[in-house]
Amino acid sequence: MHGKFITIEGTEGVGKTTNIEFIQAWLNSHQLDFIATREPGGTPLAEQIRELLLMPRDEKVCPSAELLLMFAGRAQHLDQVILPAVQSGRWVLCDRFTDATYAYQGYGRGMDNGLIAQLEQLVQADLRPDLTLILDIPVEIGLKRASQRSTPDRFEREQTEFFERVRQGYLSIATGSPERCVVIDASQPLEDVQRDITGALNDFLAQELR
Ligand code: Z5A
Repeated sequence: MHGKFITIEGTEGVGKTTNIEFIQAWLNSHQLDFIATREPGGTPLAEQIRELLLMPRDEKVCPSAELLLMFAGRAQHLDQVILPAVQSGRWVLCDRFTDATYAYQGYGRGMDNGLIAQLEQLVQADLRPDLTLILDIPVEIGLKRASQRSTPDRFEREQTEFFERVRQGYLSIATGSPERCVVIDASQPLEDVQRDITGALNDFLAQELR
C-alpha cells in the first residue's frame, strides 16, 4: 500500500491536539509506518513562518500577506517532509492543511476561493489529503475550551463571528468533498469522539485494502 495522507481540521478548541495522540495510537496498533506533523510548520523554516503568523502584533497583517505566508510554509513542508514521506510509502498525519486556508483565509478573512485554488495548484499540483477528519463543535463551546489554555495567539484573538464563518467554511468543504471528508461531532464526551474517529479510520483502511 502507498503512503496515505491524513489531515485533521477544525475550529478553535475543537480537540485536535488531544485526538492526534489517539490517532497515532491507532496507526501504531495497525503497524502503519507514519510521521505526525503540523501546519503552519513542520520544518525549521516553516516553524519560523508559523511564529511570524501566530505572534500577536500591533501592525495589521493584510490578508494576502497572511495567505502567502501560509503557502510559503506549505511549499517548504511539502518539499522537505510530506512528499518524501508519502513517496517512500509512509503515512502522514498532519494537524491542519489547505482546508484550513480555505476556512480561515477564505471564509474567515474573505479571500477569494479561486485565488486560494490557484495557489493550491501551484504549491501542491495534484496532491490532496486521502482522508480529512473535520472535528466540528459549536463555536462557543470551542472558545470556552480553548480559553483554559495559554495566552491567546493572533488568530485566537479574533471575534466569535470570525470563527462562525470558519466553522461554516469547514462544513461547506465537507459537503463539497464527501469522498475524503468525515465530520466528527466533537462536542460529545471524548470517548464518543474517539469512537467516531476510530470508525472513520477503520472504514478508510478497509476501503484502502479492498
Ligand atoms: N491557520 C490558518 O489560518 N490557515 C492555515 O492554512 C493553517 C492554519 C494551516 C494555528 O493552528 C492557527 O493557524 C489556527 C488556524 C491558523 N488558529 N486558530 N485558531 P493550530 O492548529 O496550531 O492551533 P489551534 O487551532 O489553537 O489548535 P490546538 O492548539 O491544537 O487546539 P485544539 O486542537 O483546538 O484543542 P485541544 O488543545 O486538543 O483541546 C482544547 C481543550 O479541550 C483541552 O483542554 C482538552 O483537554 C479539551 N477537550 C478536547 N476534547 C474534549 C472533549 N471531547 N470534551 C471535553 N473537553 C475536551
